[in-house]
Order: sequence, then C-alpha cells, then structure tokens
Amino acid sequence: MSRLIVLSNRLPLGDAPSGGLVVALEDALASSGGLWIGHHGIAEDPCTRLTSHDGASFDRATFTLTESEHEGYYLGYANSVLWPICHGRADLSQIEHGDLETYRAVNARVAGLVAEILQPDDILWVQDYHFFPIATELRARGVRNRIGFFLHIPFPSPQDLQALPNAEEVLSWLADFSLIGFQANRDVFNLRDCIRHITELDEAMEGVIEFGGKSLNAAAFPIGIDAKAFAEEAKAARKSDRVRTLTGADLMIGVDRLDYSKGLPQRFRAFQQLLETHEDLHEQIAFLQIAPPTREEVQAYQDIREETEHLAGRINGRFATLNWTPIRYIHRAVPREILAGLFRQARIGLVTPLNDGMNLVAKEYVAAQRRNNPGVLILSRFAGAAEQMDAALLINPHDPYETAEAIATAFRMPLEERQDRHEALLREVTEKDVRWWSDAFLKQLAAA
Ligand code: GDG
Repeated sequence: MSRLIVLSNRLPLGDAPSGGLVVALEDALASSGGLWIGHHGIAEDPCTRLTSHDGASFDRATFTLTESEHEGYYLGYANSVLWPICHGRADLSQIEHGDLETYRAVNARVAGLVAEILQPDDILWVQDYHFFPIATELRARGVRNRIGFFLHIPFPSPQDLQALPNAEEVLSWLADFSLIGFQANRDVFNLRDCIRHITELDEAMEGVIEFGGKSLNAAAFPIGIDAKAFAEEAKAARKSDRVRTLTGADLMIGVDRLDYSKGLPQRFRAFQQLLETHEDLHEQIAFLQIAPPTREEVQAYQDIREETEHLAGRINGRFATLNWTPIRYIHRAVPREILAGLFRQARIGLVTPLNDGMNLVAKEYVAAQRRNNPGVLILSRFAGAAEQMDAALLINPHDPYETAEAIATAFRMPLEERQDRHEALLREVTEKDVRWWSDAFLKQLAAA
C-alpha cells in the first residue's frame, strides 16, 4: 500500500472546521504510515519542522510563513483574488502588485519541502486553492508521483476565471495534477467551459479535457460529513442541560462563517419580507444566526459584518416585542456539541449561500434531526450540496419573496412530508459520508 501524504494550508489541530477532513483521512494516513503537511504560525525566519506526537495516529510536518508571505500569499492572492473570483464575486477581488509573485514563491518553497519528503511510491493529496501551482513546481523538480488535488470551493465560469490576472496559468497548473476532484458536476462543467473558451476550441470534447497538450482528469467527489458521529453528538446534546429551548417560539437556525459568499444580508432581508407579509408568524419563529468571524484583516469582511449587523439591528428595532426578539445574531464561534443540539431543536435550517463549494452545515442539520419529527432544510440552489440534496426546499437566495415563502411553507409543512424529505436527505448524507468521499477519491487517484 502506498504511503499517503496530505498537504493543506492549515495543519489540522482538531478544531471544528477541519475536523471532518481529519476523520476522512486519518485511517488512510495511519494505515499507510502517512504524513500531513501544513502551515503553522508566522515567523520571520521561514522554517520547516517534522513533528511526531505521542499517541497521534499520523506524523505531521509544519512550515511557517513570514509576515509578508502571509499578506501576499494567504490574505492577498488566495483570499482576496482566488476566493472572491471562484465565488463569482470578481467585483470584490483586490489584485495587488506582487501578491501573485508571493503566492508562486510560497508554493515553490513548499514544493521544495514536499519534494524532500516524497519517496517514489508515495501518493500526494493536495487540498484547496492555496496550492494550485504545487504540482507544476513538483514536476519541475522531477517528481513523478501521483498527485491528487481537491478544490473545496467552486471552480469559476469562463467569465469569472478571466477576472484573474493569470487565468491561463491556473489552467496549466491544474494540468499537472494526476486527478482533480471537485465538489459538484457544476465545477467539472465550468472547467471544461473555461478550457474551451480560452483555447477557442468550439468542438465539444466529451469525456476528455485537454489543455496545453496535457489531458486533465477531473471529476466530482462531493465531500460529506461524519454523519453517524454528528447524529450521536446531537442526541447527546439534547439531553445535556447546556442546550435549552430558547423561548416559546420555534427555532430557525443559520450557521455560517461571516463570509460574503454565505448570503447573510439576503437571508436577513428575506426574513424581513416574511415578517412584513406573515403577521401571524410574529412571535412564532425565533431566528438564530451564528456567524463566527473570519479573515477580519480583509476589507470585504469588515464590510459584510457592518451590513449584516446593521440589518439585524434594523429588523429587530422594527419588529421586536417586549417578549420576542426576531433575530438573535451571535458573532462568535459556538462549541460544536452545542451547535449539534441546536440543529436538532431547530424546526428550520436555513442554508442560503450565494455560492458555495459544498456547504457542510446543510448536511449537519439533516444528520442532527429526529427521524420521527424532523425539521425542514431550506437550501440555496447555488450550494454544491443542492446537486445531492434536492429533497430540501431549494431556493434562489437572491429572491427575498421566494425565500420568505419557503420559510412559511417549512413552518407549516405536515409531518408526513417532513419525514419523506428528511428520509431522502438522510440517506444521501449517510451513504456519501466523509469516508466515502476520501475512499472514492483515493481509489480513483490510485488508478490514475
Ligand atoms: C469550505 C467551503 C465546503 C461554523 N460555525 C461554527 C462551526 N462551524 C462549522 C460548521 C461546518 C464548518 O464549520 C463550515 O463548513 P462549510 O462547508 O459550511 O463552509 P466553509 O468553512 O466555507 O468550508 C465549503 C467545505 O470547505 C468543505 O469542503 O463545504 O463549501 O467553502 O462544519 O458546523 N463550528 C463550531 N462553532 C461555530 O460557531 N464549532
């Protein structure tokens, strides 16, 4: 069995957002004597370290970034250029002179580290948009190993891709991976369209995607969650006294990093629309939005915070009564076991991103429900999850009327319909869990 080496921007340290990935990869890493390489901390002298922890099931290697690398590579090109453009928000991109150079340089340095570690039979699995150039860098160093890539965020349309300062280069970077995994079919189609557009090939090449004389091997591998474990956590939390019913009203929940791709202002406006047109629902629904901070150094994130907080304040000012607050907005992270219990209690789960690679909250909400009395998932058509989860109430998050009506429908949905929808959703979430995801990807990579 080949040794598995995983490369991701952040080294998993057991906290929530990376938790799923660890579960997915732990078995394969442990049984192959594998290694996880990731970034850990900022230091003036960039250094790399190999660490083995007592009792840990796999070894880790870390690299640090300098302050200016952190700015140019991470905050700059990765999160102020690639992130907005891949999410269809080229208008929010900030192309700064030198950031792309820094991004290339960090990738070259990390490739040097990886090349030193790699042995001939190892399989390398690279995670996400921080490392688009890594296979090209490794190939230039003579590395012939199988290198897989998984993109956790959407792959852009041709229109958006060309908003990058280096659209063609990104495609040629991708061509050096042995297998490219995307979240959804949508992304595979976008890659095909981008190549067709940029190379001005008008004939459709079914099945094969070629660029610069190389064939690209790309497919959708929708990421999942550890559904069984999450359901257990939700069940246990219900019994603990840390999660209590909030008010007399029924709970509707949203949980998202405070990111402009998650559509929070649109969601709040849809809720306002509901309150304007459904007076009978006043004091009946308590909307809890948990939105922990993220990338606060980037201007677009400061702007989305202001807009979101302004709207929450305005809606509460207008509709609150002495014993009812329509929106509870928490701009802090909430412990995972409490989240799980809240999902279970919530009659409606509201997941309305404007664009999202997959969206794991949708899957967690479904896993946390009681089978005999499940809540209703309202899901954006623009989440990768919508391809798998069409038994949810699918909505266009830009349309406040449609979203408001979906909330009213969810609130009044008869038990039998809720159970039917939930059963279909739960089957998908349980069958295609996070272990299915890593097994499917690694199997195809091994065959590449
Ligand atoms: C990227 C892609 C793709 C959130 N708030 C708290 C908290 N969370 C947890 C959720 C969930 C995770 O963080 C968020 O996952 P998402 O999938 O919703 O979104 P991104 O962070 O944008 O992740 C996305 C994902 O990668 C995986 O491929 O699905 O499309 O953008 O697990 O529950 N956890 C805790 N407290 C919080 O306040 N404990």
